[in-house]
Amino acid sequence: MPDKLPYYITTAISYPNGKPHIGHAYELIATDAMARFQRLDGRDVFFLTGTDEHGQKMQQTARAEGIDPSELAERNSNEFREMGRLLNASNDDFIRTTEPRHHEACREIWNRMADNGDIYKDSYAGWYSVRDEAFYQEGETEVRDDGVRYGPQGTPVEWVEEESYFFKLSAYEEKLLKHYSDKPDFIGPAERRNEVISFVKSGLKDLSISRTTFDWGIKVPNDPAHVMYVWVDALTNYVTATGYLTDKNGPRAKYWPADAHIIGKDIIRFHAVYWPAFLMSAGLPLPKRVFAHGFLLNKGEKMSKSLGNVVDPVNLVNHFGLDQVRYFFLREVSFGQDGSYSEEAIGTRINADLANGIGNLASRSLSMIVKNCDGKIPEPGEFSEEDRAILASADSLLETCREEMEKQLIHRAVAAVIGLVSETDRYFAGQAPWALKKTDPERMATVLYVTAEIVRQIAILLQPYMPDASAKLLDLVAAPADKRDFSSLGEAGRLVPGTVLDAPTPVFPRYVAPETGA
Ligand code: ME8
Repeated sequence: MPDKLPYYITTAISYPNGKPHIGHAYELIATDAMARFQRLDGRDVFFLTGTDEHGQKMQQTARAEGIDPSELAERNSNEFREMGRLLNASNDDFIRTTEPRHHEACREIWNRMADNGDIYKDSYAGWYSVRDEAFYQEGETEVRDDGVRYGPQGTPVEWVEEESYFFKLSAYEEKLLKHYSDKPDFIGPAERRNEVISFVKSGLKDLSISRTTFDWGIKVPNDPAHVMYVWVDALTNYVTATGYLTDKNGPRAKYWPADAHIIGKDIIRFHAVYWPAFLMSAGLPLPKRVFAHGFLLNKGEKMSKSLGNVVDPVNLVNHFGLDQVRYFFLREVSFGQDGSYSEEAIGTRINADLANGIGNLASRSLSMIVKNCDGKIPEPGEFSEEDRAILASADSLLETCREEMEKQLIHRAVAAVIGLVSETDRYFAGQAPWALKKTDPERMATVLYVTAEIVRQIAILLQPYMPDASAKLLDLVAAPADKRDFSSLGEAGRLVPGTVLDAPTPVFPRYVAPETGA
């Protein structure tokens, strides 16, 4: 058997200056779905997430709390790890930028960029946003009515003047533009690609990549008065975790370059401009794709601590159930666009697509089998045209899902699977097996076989998005443990007549809103 093809996917690493919020949960759930999809599709997946623990923002938050930045990082990093467990994230590693392996990798990438002649010392004077950990050109900032100057992301900026190392970003303008044009899939979605290209075309200035006015960071090699700019440190995490920089023959080196970095749209510039330039400078291969998802809005409003609508993912999961929440975000939000959510919208989705949809289809068809076919998967008779048509729809669904997932259009992959549920509902209603029970029991058995077989395929295809609920559905059709990946879709894994089924238990209860009792 040939070796499985490696597939490396990452989330951004989050700032542990506070607890994780729903935006962090969203990114992790989406990336987890992509990682699970590739694993089920036979790839050797390495999925990485973690925390970005250095920088001025961390130092300032820690000071305000009267604790050491390392204590703040430790406490909140654990919260992020815990959130991963709660969300059933299947990450293979969790990186913390305070780990020695990461310090080593950062020194290595710095030295390589320096050896390439891309780092020089000068002094920096300009605007800096601590909240974004980003330098901005004066033209990107504006003074608002409150007299405060803000950057393009709406966060306050402050004037910074200090000695600093610079990276010759300006030398990479043409190389980056060539890369975007040679590799049109490097940045997604199209809006972000256009945004990045026009940013680069407007001219790149050299980038300040060290700070001297605080010390919570990774020391610059041979100049300990400087710590590396937190984004040099942060972006390098993706290579650190593979060991590629420090041990090219190590067990995980094969995963570099990454297949996909999944990040939010606010940090596209760092990932699609700075990061490839650093890598080119260090002589390292570039990631294949950077995909920026949109922002989650609470009932259409931007989440903010002052509005009090920064929803705690733990509460949401406790209230609606994990797979219900996963499903909602993955199906409801067009991946790559902003998305709004509300309790009403989550409840509506749960009832329409899950309880009345796949849940109902599975329980109706399987309970008929248990009652009318001796509790065993029935032997089908000859397939009618309708049977063949619906089986063909199911058998070809993987191809559709692959095409969508390749472009990170998660919502469209999920919609395609749910579309098959509706098609099967119509098939089931049209064939009316309950009526056939008296008139043509053999035909009833065939219809039930076909329906159960489709439930099996739907359950296999839903695993990336709702791992636990799909496993329950697969238990209901008694799919063997080794026949649950995508190679068992279609003819390869057809239900075996005679297999004993237990009476189905509900997988998706209806959601009843507590306030209204509706
Ligand atoms: O940016 N909706 O960390 P972070 C959707 N440490 N996504 C959101 C969101 C929202 N409301 N709010 C944040 C950082 N995110 C850096 C990354 S990577 C080398 C370093 C996303 O904790 C955000 O876009 O501010 C980012 O992808 C991730 O959450 C972490 O954000």
